[in-house]
Amino acid sequence: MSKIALITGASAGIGKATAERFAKNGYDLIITGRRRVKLQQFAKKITIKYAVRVLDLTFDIRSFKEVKKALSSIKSNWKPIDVLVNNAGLAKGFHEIHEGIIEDWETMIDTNVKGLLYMTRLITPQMVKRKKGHIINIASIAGKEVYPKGNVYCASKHAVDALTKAIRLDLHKYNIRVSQVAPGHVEETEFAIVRFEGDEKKAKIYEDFTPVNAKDISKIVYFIASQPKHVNIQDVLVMGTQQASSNSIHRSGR
Ligand code: NDP
Ligand code: 8X3
Repeated sequence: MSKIALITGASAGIGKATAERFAKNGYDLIITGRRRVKLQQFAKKITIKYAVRVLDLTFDIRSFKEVKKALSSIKSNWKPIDVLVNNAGLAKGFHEIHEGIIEDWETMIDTNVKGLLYMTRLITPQMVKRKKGHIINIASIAGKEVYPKGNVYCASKHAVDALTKAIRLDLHKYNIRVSQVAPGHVEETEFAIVRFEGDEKKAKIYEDFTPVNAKDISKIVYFIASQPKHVNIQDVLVMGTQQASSNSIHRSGR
């Protein structure tokens, strides 16, 4: 029987590329996001292309009620879940703290921290029971260092970094692997356009250097998942060659 990976935020960017990578390697997939049509079209494409089963679940990860309802609807032939990729997340706004928008703060904390916790809380009991499973969190360089105007997004990703370590401490005795990938800037995603509320001019942050892209990250996520079962890659910090830290980017052209 094929292994099953559940990937949150698979309607775009890193989650979508990761879902495709797992499908290419024979995994059946449960993919989630809020945009039903995008998820359904993508599910159809990969089902045909890779001859794997794909279940798409539409819900807002910020609502525990919605997460619980969606996960409860998963039939027994879609269990157990071998790999959970906690990817759904976003940055909203880019303001100094005294001008921050409260609604944006709540969106980031509810999505990046509480959403990851809801998924983890609901999926891990079956992993603990089986003494098997792998959780891979998509963290960020913003969870390792802070940068001006990054305040709440950075705090939310520092929380992800802390949770990756804390969840591993709790679950390693049940033979569950807990890993994270912490990228710098990643293109082929909607990240910048979401952060800058659709302002395409402001979202042009990748034009004068070559960052890593969503496919690069998907390869790393799959590499982590495909190690022998006694190997757990705990943390991968990854950036484009021209990026050394959040704000040290050699913008000398692509
Ligand atoms: P995208 O905007 O391309 O993708 C984000 C995904 O998250 C979408 O599928 C979106 O689906 C989903 N999502 C967002 N909010 C919710 C919600 N409330 N409920 C359910 N799903 C949600 O961005 P990326 O691919 O770049 O982001 C993926 C992860 O990578 C995030 O955690 C981000 O913080 C992290 N990251 C990104 C970097 C970058 O530079 N791009 C760098 C480092 C980390 P939908 O809109 O359909 O709900
Ligand atoms: C996304 C990378 O540097 O924009 O997490 O915070 S950054």
